[in-house]
Amino acid sequence: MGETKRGALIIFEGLDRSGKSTQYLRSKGRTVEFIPFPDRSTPIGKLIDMYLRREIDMSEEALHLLFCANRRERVDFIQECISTGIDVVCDRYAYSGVAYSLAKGLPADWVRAGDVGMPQPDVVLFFEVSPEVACQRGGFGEERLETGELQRKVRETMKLLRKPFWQMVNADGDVQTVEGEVRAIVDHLDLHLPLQLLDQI
Ligand code: 2DT
Ligand code: MG
Repeated sequence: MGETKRGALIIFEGLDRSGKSTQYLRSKGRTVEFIPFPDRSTPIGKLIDMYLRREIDMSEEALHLLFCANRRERVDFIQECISTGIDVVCDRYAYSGVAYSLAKGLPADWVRAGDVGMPQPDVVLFFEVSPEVACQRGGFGEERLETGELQRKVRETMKLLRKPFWQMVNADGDVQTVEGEVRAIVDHLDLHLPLQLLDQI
């Protein structure tokens, strides 16, 4: 009966150790595809992975463009899922791309242009974790970009990117509590309008 509702494009954003990648949407009757960005499984993602693990070097500009290209690699897949009623959950998206590059001091207009035309999220769930709880969740790993100083700048920059379709999620709680918060938001999304494209970030 009735037409199949389109899938939702749901983005998880937040700092490292906010629990983004631990959250899955196990909702009744919904199929979910989960895409982490950077998606290290693609050819471009492999280059990013090598950079992050300090195996190769490249300029900040080249890295920024690779992160953008890595998202564009998955656009067809995202659109296909959405149109067939499958929800897509992305761990990070254009907002991480913009926040990290702005925090490094790359020119704002150039940075923000890189993701124009990407599918617009139905919701960005911003996982907010207090510095105290983040600390308890363990230290940083060995990868590039995992320094306290850059994280502090990214946190400030992220706040400036807030849009009407952002929702803050208190990520200090345990996995089940946070999942409950996420479910409540996702269950109330209005999916009657077609997926839009970002005209600005
Ligand atoms: P993960 O730890 O989530 O794998 O990310 N990053 C990510 C950017 O600088 N720009 C981007 O566009 C994206 C998606 C955040 C690895 C690091 O890559 C950073 C941390
Ligand atoms: Mg990481």
